[in-house]
This record gives sequence, C-alpha cells and structure tokens, in this order.
Amino acid sequence: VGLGSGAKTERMLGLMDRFLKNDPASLQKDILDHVEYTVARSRFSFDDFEAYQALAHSVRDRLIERCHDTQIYLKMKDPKRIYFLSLEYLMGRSLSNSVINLGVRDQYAEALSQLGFEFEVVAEQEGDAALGNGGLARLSACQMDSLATLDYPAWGYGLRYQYGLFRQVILDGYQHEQPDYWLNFGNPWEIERIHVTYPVKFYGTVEEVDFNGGKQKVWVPGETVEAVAYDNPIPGYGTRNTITLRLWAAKPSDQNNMESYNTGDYINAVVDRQRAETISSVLYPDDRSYQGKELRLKQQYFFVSASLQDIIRRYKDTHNNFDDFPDKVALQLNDTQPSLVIAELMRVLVDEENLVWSKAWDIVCKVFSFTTHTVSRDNLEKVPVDLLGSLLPRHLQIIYDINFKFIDDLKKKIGTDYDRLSRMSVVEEGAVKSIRMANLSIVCAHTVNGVSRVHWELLKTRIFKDFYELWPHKFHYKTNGVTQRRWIVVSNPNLCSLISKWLGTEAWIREVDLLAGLREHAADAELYREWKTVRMVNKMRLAEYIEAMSGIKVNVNAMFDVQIKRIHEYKRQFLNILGIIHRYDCIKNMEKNDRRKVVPRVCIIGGKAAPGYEIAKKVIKLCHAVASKINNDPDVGDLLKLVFIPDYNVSVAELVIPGADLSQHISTAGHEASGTGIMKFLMNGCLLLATADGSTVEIMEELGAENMFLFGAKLHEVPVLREKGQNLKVPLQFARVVRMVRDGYFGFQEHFKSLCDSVESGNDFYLVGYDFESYLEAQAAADKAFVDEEKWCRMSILSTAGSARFSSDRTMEEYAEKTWGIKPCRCPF
Ligand code: Z57
Repeated sequence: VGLGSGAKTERMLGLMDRFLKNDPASLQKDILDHVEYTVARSRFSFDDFEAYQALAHSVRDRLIERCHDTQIYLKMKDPKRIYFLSLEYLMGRSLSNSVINLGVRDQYAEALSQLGFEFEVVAEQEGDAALGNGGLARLSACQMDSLATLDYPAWGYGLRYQYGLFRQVILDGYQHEQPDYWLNFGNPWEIERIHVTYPVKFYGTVEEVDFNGGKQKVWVPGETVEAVAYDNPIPGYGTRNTITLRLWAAKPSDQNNMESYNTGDYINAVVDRQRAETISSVLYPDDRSYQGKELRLKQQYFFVSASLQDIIRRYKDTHNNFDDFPDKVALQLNDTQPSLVIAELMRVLVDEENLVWSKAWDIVCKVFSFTTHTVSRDNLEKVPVDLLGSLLPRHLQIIYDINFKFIDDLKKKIGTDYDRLSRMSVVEEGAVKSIRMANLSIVCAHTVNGVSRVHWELLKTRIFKDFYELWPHKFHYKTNGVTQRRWIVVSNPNLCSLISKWLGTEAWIREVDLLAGLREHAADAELYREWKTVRMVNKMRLAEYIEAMSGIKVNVNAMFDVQIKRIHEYKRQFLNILGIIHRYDCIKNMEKNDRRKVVPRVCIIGGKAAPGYEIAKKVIKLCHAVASKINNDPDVGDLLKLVFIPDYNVSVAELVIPGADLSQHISTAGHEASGTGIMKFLMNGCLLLATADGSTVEIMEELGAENMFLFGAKLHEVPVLREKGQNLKVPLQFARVVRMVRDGYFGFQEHFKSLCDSVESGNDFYLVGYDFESYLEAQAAADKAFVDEEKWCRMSILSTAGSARFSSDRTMEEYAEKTWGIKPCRCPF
C-alpha cells in the first residue's frame, strides 16, 4: 500500500529510522508504560507476572516493527516464497527466544534489574504454547527459527487451537488429562488481524452449470465459517528479518444469515452460530492414529482453505494470471494433514479461475513438496470417502479425477498388474472405502522427502516401494535438525558462553559449522574444568526442580540418565524401566561391600501418553510403582533413584536436557523416522545410549561409534527376528524382571498383566526381550565410562563439537536449494 516504483520505495526506506530504541533506559520506560497502560497496573506496584506481561508487550512492539519492515522489503523484491503448511507447532515460550534473537537480552535484563526484577524469574512466568503433539510439531518450530535466521522469504501457516496439548496430571501414578486453556491469561505474542479474514465453506452439493458453451461443475456449499488470522512474529537471530507464523481461528460468518430471527428462536440461533468456533477449539492429542472424525477433517480443510486464499491473494497483488505461480510460490506439506490443499488448489484453479484441467494440473505438480515423517504403512492417514463426500463433495470428485488420470497413465506404464495398481491407487477399496492421503501427496508432489537417511531407505524399499520404482527421481531425504538458538543459547546460557569463549566468537550461533572448532580443545584440561563446572551447575538446577516437583532429593554426583519423549511402545520406555528393575535387583542381591562399586544413577523419565493409549498409560503407572519401591528402599539409598517428571513439554525439556549426563533413544530399529530429541542432547554434551535407528545412524557416523553407547538388533535383522517369534531366545535376566512385575512385586498385578503379555515371547513385536541383553551391556559400558571422568568429559565435548550437522539451519538450507528453489532475501535496514 502506498508503495510506488521500486526506486521511490528504496529512497523511502533509506530515510526511515528505527522507531524504537534499545538502550536500557528506553527499554525501562517502555516496560513501565506497558505496565501502566497495557497491563493497567500501577507502575509503582506490579508483580513478576505483570512484569512479564509488560516486558512481553515491549518486545512485541519491536517484533511488529521488524515484521513490517521485512514485509515491505519482501513486497518490493517479490522473491519466490516458501509457504510451510503444518497443522502443529510446538513453540513453547517466546520471551527469552525473542529477546535473544533480537539481540536485546542483556539490555532488557539490565532495565529489569534496575526495576528490582530478575530476567530469569520474569521469563519463568510465561506458559508454553503447545499447539502440537511431539517431534513433528517441535520440528516445525525449529524450522521456523532457522528460516527466519537464514533470511528466507517464508510464511508458516497453522491453526490457532484454543486448547493446546492436554496437561498431564499424575494421581496415584496414573495419568490424567486436563485441558490446556492457554489463552486464559492473554497472548502477547500474537497480533490479531481482524481484517485478514476469509470465508471457508463446507457441505452442500455439486451442480452442473452451462459455461462457455460447455458444462462446468460448481460447488454450492451449505455452511460458511470465517477464518481470522493471528500473526505470530518469528524473529531471526542476527538479522532484522522477522517472518510470520499465521494461525487461523474460526469465527461465525455473517454469510450464514440467521433465518430464525422472526421465528422467536433468537437465542438458539445465536448459540448455533457460535458453534463455528469449535473448528479451531482443540488439538487432537493422539499423534499417528487416524479415527476418521469429522471435526478433524474440518480442521484440516479450514486451515488449508484459509491459507490458500491468503497465498493466492498475495500472489495476485503482483500478478494477473497464474503463469508465474510456480516461480513465486512453493508449498510445503508437513506430512499428510495439509494434503487437502492439493484438491483445493485444483478446485480454485479450475472452478474459480477457469483454467483448463491440464493447465491447472501442470501448476499443481510444480508447487507442492511433501515431507513424510512416517515409517509404517499402518500409520498412513486415510479419510473415509463417505465422510469426505459429505463435507467436501467437490473435493472428492477432484480427487477421483486425479486418481482416474493417474491410474490411466500408470496402466500404460506397468500394464495390468492389478495388485500393484490397487496398492498405488489414491482410493482404497476396502470394508471402508477411503482416500489415501499419502498416495495423493506423492502423486501431486514434485519431491517427497524423508527425514533421515535410513528413513529414505525405508521409503524406497518398504512403504513407498511401488512409487519409488515409478518415480525414483521424486524421492529424497533431508535429515532433520534442531535450532541451536533455542537448544543451546536460550536453554543453556552457561554452555553458550563457554563455547563462545573457547571458539573466540559468537558466530557459531548463525554459522553452526564453527562448533567443530571445539574438537581442537578436546584434550585441554582447562576446558575440562570449565565444562564440568557448567554441567554441574545445570545438574544442580535440575535437581532443585526434581525436588520441587516430586520431593525426591537426588545426588548430583550420580549419573543423570534421561528418557523424555512421547510414550509409545516402539520407543520402548518399558525396556528402560525393566533395565532399572534389573539394576535394582542386582543391588539388592549384592554383598554390602560390593555396593560401593555401583555407579550411582538418577533415572529420569518424562512424557505424555495419548489419552486412549492404554498400554502407554500403563507404562507411566509402572514407572511410578517401581519408583516408589526403589526410592523408599534404604538398601539402595543414593545408588539408584527413579523420577517421573510430570507434564513434559518444551520448557521442561529446556531445563532437563542441559542437566542430563546420558540420554536414551532406544526405539526398535526401523521405527523412528528420525528422532530430534537426540540432537538436542547431543548439542548439550550429553552422551547417547541408542539403537541404530533414524538419525542415530548419521550421528554415529559423525561422532564415531566409540563416542556413544550403541546396542540392539539392526534394521535388517528385525524382520528376521520377528519371523522366529516363539523360538526367539531371550535372556534369563529378562524373564526374571518381567516375572517380578507379573508376580506383583511392585503391586498392581492385574493392571500390569497386559503390559507383561505384550513382551512375552511370540508376542514381543518390538523385540524388548531380544534386545535386553545388549541393552544391559550398553548400560554397563556407560557406567564404566562415567567413572573415568576425563574420558567422559572428552566424549561430552566431542558430542557438542559433532552436532553442527544436526542443526535445522543445515536442513533448511538443503530444502531451500534442493526442494523449494528459494533464495535468502535479507532486509537491509
Ligand atoms: C510425529 O511426531 C512424528 C511422526 C509422525 O508420523 C507423527 Br503423526 C508425529 C515424528 C517422528 O516419529 C520422529 O521420528 C521425527 O523425528 C519427527 O516426527 C520429525 O520428523
């Protein structure tokens, strides 16, 4: 708006000054203004939470300024943009991350301290934004940080759930779920755009009308809901670029006229209208189980339709036909949840923009890239045809048309191999006829990315074998990464300073490859001393948290052994607990004198189970049952403690990871597509006890197998071992510890029966029994290494030094160059 020729704009921008000053005195005035006028508390009397609110608003002002400048610049340059579509983002807290990325943390800390507040304490007041479940959702958040920092012209799109992931409350050792009504205390990090709204339509019928001498199909929808944009600024580090994560909220639309006005049923009509808001009300808490629920499908289409209208509106600002669309727009599908956007783009181009099918199809095939995070065919998303047909009748037709043409072409290539044709079809003809969203995505995307190298191998040889053989050029991988800004700079400030001191620069925060420079010092006794001190301080902070949460006092000289992630059978938290039982059993059976040789451990487990996932919930109960036995046994004392950390989320991770000595990533080989938690531990100098699964294989290549504790069946062995079933040999110790649980040694005998059954020979799909022996060996190796402090410290330093490849900066650069075809566009002022 108001921007004329490029030259004029450039002049205008040159004259423009930054409005907001960042010296401590200006910041302090700003904070006080916000206390008085935004928070509406007296500037002479406000508490930590009010200080947080005022501080957040002051930071928000700066974010808004940069958002504007970035958008003005991008509008002028009009580069190709990447639109990242994801139904989930796990952002966690924003305050520390924002002030660090803006480069004003110390100034704010000083301004606050003059007012009598401590920055860390104020930052703790913030709640987590948990609009996602687990790995996939946190990955989106890390990638947004990298896109901003690397100056890419990017937008994120998602849903603004009113209820984030449930809060986990433990009662008597059982998980209970409580709603996370996170917007209760306001959200200073979002900007409500009351004028950025789009109608989203559902239901209705498809009719044929005359058009240009022929027939054209038009959708006559039955219901309209309004999508309102909420913008969440994502500041880059060391750049003025600040990109936007645009989340949609559902509101009633004025296009649904309330016909019952004069029927006297005014109240019910208003209440009915208000129901529109349920679409964006709650996040589904069970990742990877698709239940064919209408509300879920509505969420998906709502988000996709609003995002696409917004993207096309922006494109049309500078273009009057669609010829350049693929040169200006890249659409990234984060798994299959957004894949309805494919049918939606076809519908818009053909039905609304009147392009012929072939032209529209040509465009569609050039803009989409698809990343899959799944390893097993059973987990692929399917939408029942009946459901889709009633909610989105025109989209179902379009999907049928896409499939018809695809199968027709395919027959020409592969002949009448009907088994293969039916496997590859977008439509599954089963008991419940349904649409295979992954097949739809692969057919339409120009690139299909896996999330680690072994994941890519699995895509090619197992889940998408048929498609790989048809289109080998489409299949690639971009190994996941995490952002070192959040996972070192924000969460481990002491380690951050230490790294910068030894590298002689802070440049690694943007150029992560510099971390490898630590290898040079991996034998320096002075670095060892400082490294150990930093780690000890972090452990003490974690120990305080544990005591506050659970009342358990832990010995900070013990090895802190951590497993934090969603509870899943394939992630094998049960294996971890059985290992702990074994350790306990060994201690109990030892001569008193021998106990002195035991390496003390604090075992820490955290994670949420999907509300309907019975076995996972039993694992949580077992953890508590075992903990209460061990932690109260005077024979054991400080040699072994087991702690369950409740309500695991991003902020808990930020506290726990820097304090971990050892972390466990012990999925059965072939089940973890990548794993990203492991990368956060690696960056923080925590040693890894892991199976050769997902990205661990690449971490191993980077670090050397001698610098981690590997165990377990290998990828190619797993199917062979499963074949053996009943005849698979399991070690005696395994039978013994399972028996202890079965026989009620920890109580709740009946309750744990099905859990024990799930690892009984012949039934042990995840090979817990088979892997037990090598698991114990790896644990013993970790004990041995821990006693040798020098060796442990060197391995720790080498872990951080070897983590550069696992930064999301590297991942995003690869996507930008190889998949999206976009270039950085750095705001110069
Ligand atoms: C999810 O968090 C992941 C995969 C899924 O199919 C769904 Br649904 C949710 C995870 C993988 O399990 C991890 O291995 C991976 O690191 C992460 O996605 C990010 O790619």
